[in-house]
Amino acid sequence: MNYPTRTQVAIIGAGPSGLLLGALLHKAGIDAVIVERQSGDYVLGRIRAGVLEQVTMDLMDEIGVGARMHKEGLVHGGFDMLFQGQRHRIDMNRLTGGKNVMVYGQTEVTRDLMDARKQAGLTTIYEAANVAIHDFGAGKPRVTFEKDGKSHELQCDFIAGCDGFHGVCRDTVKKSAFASAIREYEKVYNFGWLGVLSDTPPVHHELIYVNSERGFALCSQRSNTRSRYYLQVPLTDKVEQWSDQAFWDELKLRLDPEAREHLVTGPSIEKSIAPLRSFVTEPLRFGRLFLSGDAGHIVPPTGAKGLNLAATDVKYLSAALIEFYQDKSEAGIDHYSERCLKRIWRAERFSWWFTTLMHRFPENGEIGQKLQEAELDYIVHSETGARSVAENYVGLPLDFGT
Ligand code: FAS
Ligand code: PHB
Repeated sequence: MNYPTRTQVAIIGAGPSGLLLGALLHKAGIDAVIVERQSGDYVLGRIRAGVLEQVTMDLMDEIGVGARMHKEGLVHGGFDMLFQGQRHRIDMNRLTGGKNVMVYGQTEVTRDLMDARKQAGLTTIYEAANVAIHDFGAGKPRVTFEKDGKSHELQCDFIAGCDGFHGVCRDTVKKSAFASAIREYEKVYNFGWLGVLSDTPPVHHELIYVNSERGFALCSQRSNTRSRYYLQVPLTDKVEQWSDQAFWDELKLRLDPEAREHLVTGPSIEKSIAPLRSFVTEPLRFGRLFLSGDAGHIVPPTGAKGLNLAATDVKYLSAALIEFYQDKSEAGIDHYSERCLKRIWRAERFSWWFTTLMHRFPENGEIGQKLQEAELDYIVHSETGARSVAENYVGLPLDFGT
């Protein structure tokens, strides 16, 4: 099989960032090749995010892949916060003047983007081994990789690092002439999220965020017949330790009587433990290399921001690259990092704050617990407090920070 040796933008990674960027560039007539180390099925098999902000929904529509999302996605105008045995609904729609979120799994977003890319006859090189990036500081960046037992080179004008937290791009920057320019900010939480996906009807028509004395839990969903649940577990836990029955028993202990009564349990079709961290790289541009999505930042999933931040990163990057090619201006690419980071830090703050509010931190002692209870009480009994949660959860407008 012959692979392209030249393109305008080489995209590393075929997750939501890479696929969305590829679609936005294609719409503007800019050639981009995606190089992905896993198979397409492997990428689809990763169970990740579940909630889309309006900005992400709009981007799906902009590139013409929103039909199934609107048909199968679930529009949510609020969610419940459960603590001390009481449920309190955050009415996002009322508190934000009509904004909602869409419950539509990342797997489905990725599938829609993959199908559209294939239909357009665009090149995605899956199962590429030993992907490496070179000469991105000067004007002749290139990507090398191995495929079908041969070495390949892809010359390009720009490289988009959409290769996630464990990717090669940020790591290469740290070993390059840019090593002194890159800063990393990180906070690691001392617990993880044990997640279960099951073909069972959701326990409630909206999400329930739980802060119980046994720990955090989240009742989410993918459709009216498929549910997604999470439990806060110690980082030392291994998923093999958790039988399905043990998971359901623990979840019930963290729920209120009504939810316990309505919970339908069943076999897990996916079960995994994800670590939680807050992480930001500054800057996000190194010569002709740009970092987008998880390659540049990670949020604890409590605020449902990860996928949505990736979407706005690549919207900003695509606009900058379009400006470069169409207007011969470098203003957009010069401003890319600053524009993304304003939004990223806002999402990092909310995701960190909501994580500290909804999880148990025994190390904070009794007063830590009392202070958390006081903050929860304030949030659900103050219009201002509840609006603060609602406006952050539905997300910032696309033109934020311009
Ligand atoms: P991704 O990690 O999705 O994609 C990066 C792609 O690059 C992958 O396909 C990878 O195979 C590829 N790649 C890596 N190294 C490469 C190399 N050297 N060469 C070529 N390709 C390479 N967000 C939420 O909002 N809610 C959640 O509940 C949630 N849960 C999550 C659970 C887990 C375990 C993880 C890891 C993340 C979770 N996230 C969640 C965040 C997640 O949804 C990300 O924000 C989203 O996947 C970001 O998309 P990308 O930036 O495309 O990164
Ligand atoms: C999910 O459905 O996977 C999900 C929803 C909301 C979150 C995190 C994950 O905050």
